[in-house]
Amino acid sequence: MPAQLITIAFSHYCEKARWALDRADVDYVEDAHLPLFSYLPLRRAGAKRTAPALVTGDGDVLVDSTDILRWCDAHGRGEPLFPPGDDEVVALEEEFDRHLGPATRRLGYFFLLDDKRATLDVMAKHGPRWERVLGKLARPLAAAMLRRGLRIDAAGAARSRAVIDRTFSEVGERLRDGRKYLCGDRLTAADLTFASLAAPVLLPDEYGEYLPREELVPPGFREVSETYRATPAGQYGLRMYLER
Ligand SMILES: N[C@@H](CCC(=O)N[C@@H](CS)C(=O)NCC(=O)O)C(=O)O
Repeated sequence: MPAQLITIAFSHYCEKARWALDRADVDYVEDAHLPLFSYLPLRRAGAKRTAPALVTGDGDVLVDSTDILRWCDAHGRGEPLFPPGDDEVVALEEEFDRHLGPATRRLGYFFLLDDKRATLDVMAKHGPRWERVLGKLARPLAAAMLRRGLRIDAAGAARSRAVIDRTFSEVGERLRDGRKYLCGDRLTAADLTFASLAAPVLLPDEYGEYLPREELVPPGFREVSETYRATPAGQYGLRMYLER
């Protein structure tokens, strides 16, 4: 039985899990949903409120993207994402998960939710048809719930930008000696996590399927993204995507 990955299709934490599963050559099917609509399938599977969750072929339920990466190391192919004994990888992965991920999500939603066409374009692409139809009708309510739940407002966006700026500058500093990856000479969980959780602001072409179409990306958002793309950390994140 293939594993089942329950996702909010465009979520960057789900992208992180997809990337690890693809890289480990795991046989899995994705069960994609819209935000909020994901609660029911997650609950049915015995997971928590958040996506992604992985139901393995053996029936185990993993409820966090980091656990999914570790499971890929144990059950998939290729070099481990968490090299044994490498505490630096563990610390960086956790740091990106806790701070960068929520910050890029808030900034992305801040620009997206004000723009009806861009929001609908993201919501219209993945998930069961009934969710997409209902999601369109309930867009103002869903947007209000997301704004409230994730504290998406100008002050929150400014705080998130500060977190992203700080993380990008720390990553840039680390890369100053010319290294290609954050820890050692090959891709680890630290690189994969940085690139996928930075994707909402880097807008890599390879993530394009989950973003609003090029012409619908709100201009303010495009401008912010260009600024991040031009930094050393941004260039490195985009390179990770080219190697994905
Ligand atoms: N620590 C979790 C975070 C995942 C997460 O925040 N997922 C969001 C989507 S980006 C979610 O499902 N949010 C729904 C909610 O919090 O109610 C992980 O790494 O899997």
